[in-house]
Amino acid sequence: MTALWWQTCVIYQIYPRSFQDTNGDGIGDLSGIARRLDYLVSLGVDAIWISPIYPSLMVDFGYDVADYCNIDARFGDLTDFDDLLMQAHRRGLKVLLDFVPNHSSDQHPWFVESRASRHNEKRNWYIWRDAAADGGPPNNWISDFGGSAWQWDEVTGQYYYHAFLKEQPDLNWRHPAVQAAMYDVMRFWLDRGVDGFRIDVLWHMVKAADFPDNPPNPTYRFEMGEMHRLLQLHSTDQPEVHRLAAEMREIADGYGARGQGDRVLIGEIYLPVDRLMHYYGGERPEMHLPFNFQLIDTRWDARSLATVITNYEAALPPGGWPNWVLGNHDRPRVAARRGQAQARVAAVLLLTLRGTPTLYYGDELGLSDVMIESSQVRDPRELREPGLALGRDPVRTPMPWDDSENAGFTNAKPWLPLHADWPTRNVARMTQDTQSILALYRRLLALRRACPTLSIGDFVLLNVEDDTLVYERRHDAERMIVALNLGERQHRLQLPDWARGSRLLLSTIEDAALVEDGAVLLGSNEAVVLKAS
Ligand code: ISL
Ligand code: CA
Repeated sequence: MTALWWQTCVIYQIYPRSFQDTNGDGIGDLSGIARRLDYLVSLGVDAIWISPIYPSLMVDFGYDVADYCNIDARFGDLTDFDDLLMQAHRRGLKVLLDFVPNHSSDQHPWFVESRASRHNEKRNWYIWRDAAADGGPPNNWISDFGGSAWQWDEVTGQYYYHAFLKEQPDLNWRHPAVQAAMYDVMRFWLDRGVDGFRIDVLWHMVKAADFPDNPPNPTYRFEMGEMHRLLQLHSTDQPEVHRLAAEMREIADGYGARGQGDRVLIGEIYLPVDRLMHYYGGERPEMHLPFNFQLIDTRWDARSLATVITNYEAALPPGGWPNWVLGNHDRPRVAARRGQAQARVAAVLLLTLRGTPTLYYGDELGLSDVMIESSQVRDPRELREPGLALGRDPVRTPMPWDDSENAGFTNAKPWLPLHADWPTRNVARMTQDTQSILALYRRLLALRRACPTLSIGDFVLLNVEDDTLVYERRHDAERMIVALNLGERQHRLQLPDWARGSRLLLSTIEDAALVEDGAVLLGSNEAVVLKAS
């Protein structure tokens, strides 16, 4: 096979508010990202995905878009964007934007018009319904951020639907004019040269036409958050979404001198694997990469991981390319979930599985979640259902660059506090330390770049025993072995005959494993990569 760039690349997610501030307002900006491009090159990633940078009221920190074709002044302007894109491309880095098609801001001119009167030309661009007989909302649907998903509008006497905040009304994607307008938005950025999009909540875009009540979720517990009281059977994952996804793909495929394969679409989809697979497309292709979030949610033991990996590999449709994610701006960080020692093992796993990995900024430093005092909470998710640990501020804190004031992130007060460990856990310091997790990430990324086997080779599960998981990656004549120790105890692992005489290429710990007599002595919390032939 001839691998395409989005199949062999490693994607790095940037949360722009927290990467690098350059104008002293405590908020990261586009010039800040440009200033740090050399860091990303030296780290060894190939593409960046930047969370939303469009004009926004920032009620949901950019996921409430007030203008799809511009840049929020807090981040810069279109000239800064073009400059960033040029500088990234000059360094061989691809740039992906976050496309937020499901909903706009309630301050978007389209919604301002839509809510002005029942007869407005844009009325049907959003989802308006009459009240139920008792005057209450049209059905029982719950917002992902808690509370009814319907907001009463006094002026026109109807409810509108919002899957997230009331400041984020859902667009009506059944309306052809909405489709056309949003496809133009994609073209606007593709024409500017962006290399693709991560598409926000793709599976939410179409709702059942007759808006039936959602059924109760039998496994709901209060701590899960109110949205989980119901199963989102009718409000998400409707069959009609697939035509839209295919049309988006057709637009992306129409770009680039190299034609098909030049621009990439990644769908944000939280669904069980069997449902997720539909988003690769059927007759017509859809997403290049429907995000696979299973490493975030799975139990962290050898057997669960092996099951997740083999079931996912087996479920892929013909030609469907795998991908793996360890963390993002919505979910607890891997270091917080698994601890520092296993964060290193997780790094090896992420970067030695078949398919495209996405790395969340700061995870390469082992950055952990930051406790946010209640007076400093910014995330509406936390403010609406406080105390359930659903808030996302803890995982969106500033990138620690060095041990100067405010970790080199800003010369003002950062919009969210830094993690207390920033004086030592920062890029400058960890670059000097060959045993740091940052150094490990650099070695892993370099190894992956040097050995296509690690990105595109076949995956073969070799052994699952106690706390250890061993697999092979194979491409042409090259065979590599990855062995992970998910626990504290040492293990002696017998290698298969063909792997006798394997060489150790990389280990997560200082006293690296011994390979002798056809066996590996795997230390506590150690992961290794071996080359057999
Ligand atoms: O809200 C959730 C659970 O708390 C998720 O099920 C949610 O659907 C998912 O996190 C969607 O996230 C995306 O869309 C949101 C935005 O706030 C997130 O930051 C974004 O990643 C609305 O645009
Ligand atoms: Ca700034």
